[in-house]
Amino acid sequence: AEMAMVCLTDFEEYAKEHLSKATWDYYAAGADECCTRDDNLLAYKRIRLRPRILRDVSVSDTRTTVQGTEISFPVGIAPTAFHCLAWHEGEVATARATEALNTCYITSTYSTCSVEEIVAAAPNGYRWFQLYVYRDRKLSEQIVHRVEGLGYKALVLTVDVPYTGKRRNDIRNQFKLPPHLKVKNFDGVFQETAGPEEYGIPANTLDPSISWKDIHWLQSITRLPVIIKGILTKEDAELAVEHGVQGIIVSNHGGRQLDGGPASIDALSEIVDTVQGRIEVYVDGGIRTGSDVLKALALGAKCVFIGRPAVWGLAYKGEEGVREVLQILNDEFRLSMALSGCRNVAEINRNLIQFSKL
Ligand code: HOC
Repeated sequence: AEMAMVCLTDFEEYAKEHLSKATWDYYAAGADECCTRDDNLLAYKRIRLRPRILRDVSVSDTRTTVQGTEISFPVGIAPTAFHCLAWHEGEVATARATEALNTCYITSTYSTCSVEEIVAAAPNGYRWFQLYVYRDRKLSEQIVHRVEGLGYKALVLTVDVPYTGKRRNDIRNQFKLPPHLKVKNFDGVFQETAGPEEYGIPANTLDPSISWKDIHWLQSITRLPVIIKGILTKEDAELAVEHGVQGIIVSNHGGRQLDGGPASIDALSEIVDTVQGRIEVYVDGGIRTGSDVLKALALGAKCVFIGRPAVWGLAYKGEEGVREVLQILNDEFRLSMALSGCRNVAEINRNLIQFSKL
């Protein structure tokens, strides 16, 4: 009999059983001892809520906006690489699922479908593009112009990968993208580059010398809003605002980069306090239930993003699996809202958090 999927960890179990060991290890990876990866989840479990009662929750509305665009609920898909490893249609399936659920899909630079294929598969989807800065700025510039032309609505600059974190199992497995899959957005560019590789793509292509001045460079070549992903401190949040970015994703890259950094939900408050509503703040890492979403919003996130759970959904049933993951989170979030006395996302605020227990 088919397994009934009740919660996100059911998809995790399925993915672990059905993906190849190397693929599973790649997605599951954290850096070094995986302290930060694991704390991303544990930190949510430490937070306690202060539910309000008798507030007529017979009708509830989970809609919100990000960068001025309405989405059906405050959960989007974080960028993760190589979706064709999890499901043969790859990012095309992810794009269709997010279009169907009317939420935001941040497409990874390291997609195994091209941005053109993704847009063609889900022409009405709301999408942002995750970007790296390459030593060869022309590479970054070309992809920026491409995604702008395709109707992507924001650029999400990932700033926490001057070098790739040390993920032990990937080293042991000598993990690399299998030859039948390609980083399609750089077809004909990367493939022709000889030299050392990392994950089957040319190594040393990302520029470890990037600094705040590159934010201005990026703004000078695009009309799209720039969102910085990978901020964990109030100091950097202030610099981000000063540099005129339109959003911050509080993120530790799923614990795959610096091990020992804070859980992203633990870093959120100081950033929200610093930003004081000047730009939108989002968070990713460790969201597994609807009450996690509620907690993140109560602490000031405008929206959350899920990475690994979307990949597990893909591994389960492609588009349908990602839809199920999103639908379960939507249902759980709606229920948690109602059980805490919130009828819409505007009613979710810090009073919901029991700070004495933190
Ligand atoms: C060649 C560099 O986001 C991950 C990716 C990191 C990509 C860096 C690849 O696996 O976390």
